[in-house]
Amino acid sequence: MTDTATIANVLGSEVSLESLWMPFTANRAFKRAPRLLASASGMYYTSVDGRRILDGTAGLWCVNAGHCREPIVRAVQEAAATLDFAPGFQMGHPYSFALAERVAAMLPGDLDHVFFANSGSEAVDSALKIAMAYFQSKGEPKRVRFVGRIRGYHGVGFGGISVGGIEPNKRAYAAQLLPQVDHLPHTHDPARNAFSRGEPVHGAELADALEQIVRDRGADTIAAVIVEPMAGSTGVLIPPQGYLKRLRELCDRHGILLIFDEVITGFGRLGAPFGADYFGVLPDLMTVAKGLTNASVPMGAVFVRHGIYDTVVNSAPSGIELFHGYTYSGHPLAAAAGLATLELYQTEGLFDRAASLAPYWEDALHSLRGFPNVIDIRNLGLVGGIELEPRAGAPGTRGFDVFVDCFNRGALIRVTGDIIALSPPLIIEERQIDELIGTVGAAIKAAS
Ligand code: PXG
Repeated sequence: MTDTATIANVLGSEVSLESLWMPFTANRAFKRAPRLLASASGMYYTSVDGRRILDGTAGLWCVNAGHCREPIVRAVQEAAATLDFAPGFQMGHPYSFALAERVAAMLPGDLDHVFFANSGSEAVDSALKIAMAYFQSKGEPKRVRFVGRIRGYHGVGFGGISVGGIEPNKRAYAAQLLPQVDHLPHTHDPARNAFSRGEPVHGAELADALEQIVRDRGADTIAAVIVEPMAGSTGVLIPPQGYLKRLRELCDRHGILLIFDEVITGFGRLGAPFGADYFGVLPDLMTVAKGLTNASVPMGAVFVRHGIYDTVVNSAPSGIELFHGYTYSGHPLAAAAGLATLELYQTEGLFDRAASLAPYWEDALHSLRGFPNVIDIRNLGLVGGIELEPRAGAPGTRGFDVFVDCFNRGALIRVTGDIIALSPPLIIEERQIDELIGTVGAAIKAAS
């Protein structure tokens, strides 16, 4: 037993906070002083105590079209009443085929096949398996190694944390991670790039670290490199100019697949459909989740280039070609949500809207330069990162204080350590950008 508070839940009965083991949360501290959201609409949440909270993070980088949008709500309701579930193994249904066709039509280059999962983590594990299956089918079975990047986040599956580069996420599981993984250095270089607007100037050469890995391991042992085009979770690390192009060239030179993890950058976040479009670099595989359904129903996916699908599927003997899949791959409710979401993005022109708001967003963010303890500000599309000087001996506390204070002042932001990450829904208006940045600025001053 604990002294955990109870809350009156939305159904009207008292609910204890004790039973739920919350993800990536300081459970004990949270349950002593909970922050609870009851409903959402458009740009705002409403807290259980009836306060309006401006959403500066699109939930967790995922509600790109804003909350509880009517066409998505309706599509999910209709699907729930029409086809609640259908098996996806040796069976199919129109929703998943329709979403695959629709999303394939908006992908760059010859990315034109879609494998469905239920989260970003599952999408990443699926992509790693597809990369291995591809080289087996192609007659290069020695290519099994993966290359990730320090400060990369690829979800929490064993594959994802192995290629990921966040030490605390790996520490407890280190004894059982994938054994054949190397990491590129991260690209965050505030000494040379602080207060960059858009892509920083310095650091394209950091991609060349792949050459050393190739020399150490042999190109013919490496299946794939996986990176986020823009690293989100570890504090908005924007790729230096030319970095991703260089990585693409090096992968091509050595026959290595390039996987872009676009769980955050996919679906308009940078003011283009995908990071691949924004940077003009075509990956071989792309992982997505979050904005695919506007987060209304969980769904992830791997987008695959034509030749990879062809090689795996057409070179296999008759029967199942890829021994991988989830009960809920292409779930009807998620697929219906995805279809309605893509329609909404298109009819409202939300990716273009993000692009046209980006300069205003950039100026608003950089207006915080000179505020106490602000040591870097960075931005791309509708993403912002504000890095604060950590308190001596107490890293992370300043960032967390700003987060809590913002929530109390009526804005939801995200912090990772002492870095503030902002990523509002793409429907945000200029006056709401002002409101968000005003609140963040006040909280930064209060935490000085
Ligand atoms: N890849 C990337 C690039 C992500 O950002 C995942 C994979 C995993 O997705 P799932 O759906 O399994 O969580 C993510 C998730 C944050 C934050 O605060 C970011 C994520 C999740 C939760 C919090 O930055 N990204």
